[in-house]
Amino acid sequence: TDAPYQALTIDTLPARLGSIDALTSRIGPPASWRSREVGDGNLNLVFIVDGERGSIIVKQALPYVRLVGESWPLPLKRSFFEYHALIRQEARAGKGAVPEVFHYDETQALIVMEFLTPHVILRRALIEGRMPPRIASDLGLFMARTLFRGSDFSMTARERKADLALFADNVELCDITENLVFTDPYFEAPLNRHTSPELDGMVAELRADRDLKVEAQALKHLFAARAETLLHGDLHSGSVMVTDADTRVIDPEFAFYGPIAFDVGMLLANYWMAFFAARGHEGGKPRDEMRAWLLSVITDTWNVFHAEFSRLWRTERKGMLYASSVFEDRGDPLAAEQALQRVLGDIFTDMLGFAGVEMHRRILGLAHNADFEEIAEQKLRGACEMRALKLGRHLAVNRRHIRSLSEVNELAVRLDEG
Ligand code: SR1
Ligand code: MG
Repeated sequence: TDAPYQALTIDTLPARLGSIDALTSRIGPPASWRSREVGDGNLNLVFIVDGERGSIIVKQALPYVRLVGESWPLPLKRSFFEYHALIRQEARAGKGAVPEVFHYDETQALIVMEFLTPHVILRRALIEGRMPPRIASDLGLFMARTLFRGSDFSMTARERKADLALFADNVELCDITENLVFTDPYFEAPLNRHTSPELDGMVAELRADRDLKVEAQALKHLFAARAETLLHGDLHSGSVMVTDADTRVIDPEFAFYGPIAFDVGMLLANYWMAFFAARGHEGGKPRDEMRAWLLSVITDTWNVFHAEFSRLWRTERKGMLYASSVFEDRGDPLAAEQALQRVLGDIFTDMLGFAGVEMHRRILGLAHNADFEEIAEQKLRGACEMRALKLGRHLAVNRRHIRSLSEVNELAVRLDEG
């Protein structure tokens, strides 16, 4: 319709969406619809709509940051970027990698999509001590396929430049990341908070740490300037839904062209945080197996990413970067392999840095993780957070000297036991 934007409510939803055939044919007539608002993220409205024949999800952007309120306006166009990212992710990672989209309305900034059941948010599963068996493989493949196929390694220069331009306007969401991830944690920014007073000393130390601040700014520089591929842009454990048999990536509203290493680093950071938070969720039952599993998920995710990225490099390198005409066609396949190792080496190094600052911002900045927040006992929470802050500092500052994830995981274990 041409009606101006209006935020939905559970009462207005059936009348507003009930004439859309793509929805009624799926879940039945609007008279049977029952809606609940279930959004618990930082930004949007999310409704589950149950009809007589099935259920759908309706996600609508609000003109402000939900977490903060109307004092922080945020453009509705983020829904446009989310829609276009979902379409591309499905094409690149395959059907079933993301929720299916049934309807998109640009003016109303809403996307109607598949209701995933019995899926739960991965972060919730990890807090509850569950170990969804497919995540390393599914997310390693998802990242390799979306990040490789959205880049100049794979796309034609014209297509890739058109997409670069399409997503270039996601300025406000990039601005959130630029400030909340790379800058605010490292000074007394007004929206910062940390919930464990035990951290006061460490926080002051980190904010006075010149090497760390230089690295955080260097990573911000990379994030802002290296328009390498279409990123998910917010790939943490709250942006993944799982069952034991299925993994779906949701919420790509932060999508834009940035460095490949950013998505990988953010995801692995959230696993390291789940690892350190596990001690706070033991409730009398030690989570030794879970902690070891989380560390294996980190190495397995990277290994799957590495293997699939390499496979795509060898079989789908059709873009203008490292062209076959320069390497294989001239009888020098080893040069292409050498270039691949260089590219993956750089991704590895930068990924560690992005992981480091992501761990910091979730403890020192505005947007925290339930993994730590839900540890009720303050001293224990502070101890878990402190270990994550230390690992984050090591990753950000020393990333160029780190050779393997086992090296990082060994340090994580030492910190966790210390
Ligand atoms: C103001 S938005 C805070 C955070 O929520 C989103 O999920 C992103 O991670 C963002 O940084
Ligand atoms: Mg989100």
